[in-house]
Amino acid sequence: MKKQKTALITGATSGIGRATAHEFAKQGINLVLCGRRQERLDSIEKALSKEVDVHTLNFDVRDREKTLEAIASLPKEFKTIEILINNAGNAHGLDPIQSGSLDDWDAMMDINVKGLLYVSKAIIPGMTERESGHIINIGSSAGKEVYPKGNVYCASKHAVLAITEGMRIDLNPFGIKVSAVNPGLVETEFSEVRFKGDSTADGVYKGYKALQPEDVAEVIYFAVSRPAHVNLADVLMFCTAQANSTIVKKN
Ligand code: NDP
Ligand code: 8X3
Repeated sequence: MKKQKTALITGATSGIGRATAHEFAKQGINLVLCGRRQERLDSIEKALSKEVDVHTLNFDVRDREKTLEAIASLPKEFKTIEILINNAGNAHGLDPIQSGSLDDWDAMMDINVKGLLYVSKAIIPGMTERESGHIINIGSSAGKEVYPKGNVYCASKHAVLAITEGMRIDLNPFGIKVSAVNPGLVETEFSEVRFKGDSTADGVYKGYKALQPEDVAEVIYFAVSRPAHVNLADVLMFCTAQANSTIVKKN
């Protein structure tokens, strides 16, 4: 029987990460699911462990020591991570640069950029040693195009793309695939977090059909299921109603 691979997914408690966990379980990929909300990790583990082996890790990607410790603590059966989905992240606020909040800026740079680096730092040595693996970084259309008031979130996602390209170059001698999947508007808890739960979030996905997290999860699975010689280096995906970061056809 073909050996099942193991994937580690950050931000698996919600949205794109959770949908990817479900898609991977359907496809027989064992899972290490990461996030901070333990009750959600527990319920996803309960649902998916009927299909595949599941282990959960609770840590905040901003905490360098905890991130490295959590990944080092993986039991033997889950230690060989063949697929890393660097997905944890959010926008915090939508403000012009002159009135943006320092706390929001710290959160975005610390989570979306430094957190992704900490997790990668813990996983890459195993991949280089085995000379195989696939890292998929979840960027954004915001990593390709800056939009009004998007300033620091866009910067964090431009950084994710630069890191992706850097990883692809440096890990090339080891045969490791590195990809970026960059969605436009996806209907998740993203806007609730961005607007700190206020009612502005309610309107973001109204009047058109945004991408659903499952749409993105299918593309992520498509990327990881290509033959060994094929790497989807960079995917930009929008819902049909979205033309770019600022043009969305609404009813
Ligand atoms: P959600 O808010 O639904 O999910 C975000 C996930 O990230 C949660 O599982 C959350 O888990 C985790 N997370 C957030 N902060 C931390 C932290 N400090 N430490 C550990 N985990 C954290 O949003 P999405 O699913 O939409 O977002 C996932 C990724 O997709 C992000 O990188 C986002 O930038 C990107 N993206 C989203 C788009 C959209 O329109 N929705 C479009 C393009 C890209 P927990 O709170 O349990 O820790
Ligand atoms: C999320 C998409 O347009 O809100 O990365 O920045 S957008």
